[in-house]
Amino acid sequence: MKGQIIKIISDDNFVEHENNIYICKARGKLRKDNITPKVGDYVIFNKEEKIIEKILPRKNELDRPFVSNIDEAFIITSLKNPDFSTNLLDKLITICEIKNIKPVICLTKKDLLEKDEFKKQKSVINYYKRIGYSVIYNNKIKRIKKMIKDKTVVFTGQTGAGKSSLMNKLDKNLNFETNEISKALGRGKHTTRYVTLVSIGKGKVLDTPGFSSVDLSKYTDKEIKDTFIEFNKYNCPYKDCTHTKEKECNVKDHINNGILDSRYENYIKFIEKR
Ligand SMILES: Nc1nc2c(ncn2[C@@H]2O[C@H](COP(=O)(O)OP(=O)(O)OP(=O)(O)O)[C@@H](O)[C@H]2O)c(=O)[nH]1
Ligand SMILES: [Mg+2]
Ligand SMILES: [Zn+2]
Repeated sequence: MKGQIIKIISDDNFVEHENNIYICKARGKLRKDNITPKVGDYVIFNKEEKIIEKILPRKNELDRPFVSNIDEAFIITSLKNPDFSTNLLDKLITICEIKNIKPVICLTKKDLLEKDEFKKQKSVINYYKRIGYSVIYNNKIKRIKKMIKDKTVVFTGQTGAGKSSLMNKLDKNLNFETNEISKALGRGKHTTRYVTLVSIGKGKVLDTPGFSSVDLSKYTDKEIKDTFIEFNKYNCPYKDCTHTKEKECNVKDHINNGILDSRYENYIKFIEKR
């Protein structure tokens, strides 16, 4: 029978088939072949033996969060508490671009900002819109529901940013655990422990455990460079310009004048693996 993994707790795979859930182990062969099931996987399973026989080819996958078959990634980004971080946002955009998953920037906690504070952030946010990314605020529930219709969307981002809270708002029947972020540390407590896939209306959404840092060390400089999509507009004299030490570089010439300075700074940090 064909089903989809909607949750994994250690080696228990929760496989959904026609609204029923079967808790299955993975066939030994899968483990031997080093294939680890991910939430989002479509599988062939034996309902009597509660065994996953086969994992069907994945359309795409991420390692953190550990999910597969995603149409879009909502990068849940808080504007305050935890503080807005272009570094984390750019890292997550970079990973989405490398993995070929459309990123959507979903901003939370605008209500915690004073007008002046928001003004500053607004110009940064507008930059992301200008270069082509979708931006949505977490209070636009109707619009978000429309955006997830007929899609599988993963919520990813910093711990405490408000992923589970947004799940609960999208479907009043859900009751995912949420937690106030620690006042002392200014960050969340890693409330969500497991990836969970749920259907919301005609879409599917995956809530995932948040993180406090993201590691890009496994990606090459070239891979990282190509994810800064707006740099490609500037034709540098050197075809393989790295936009670093080259004497003539149109990207460097446009920092603060077309290119947001934090985007360039983050690019340099990412390739220097800082
Ligand atoms: N003021 C305000 N608080 C919010 C908003 N969204 C979420 N919160 C609060 O932020 C805290 C953290 O929210 P969670 O939903 O638990 O965060 P999370 O991203 O799921 O965190 P992890 O599961 O650890 O990754 C909770 O106290 C929420 O009530 C918002 O838009 N405004
Ligand atoms: Mg959570
Ligand atoms: Zn250049």
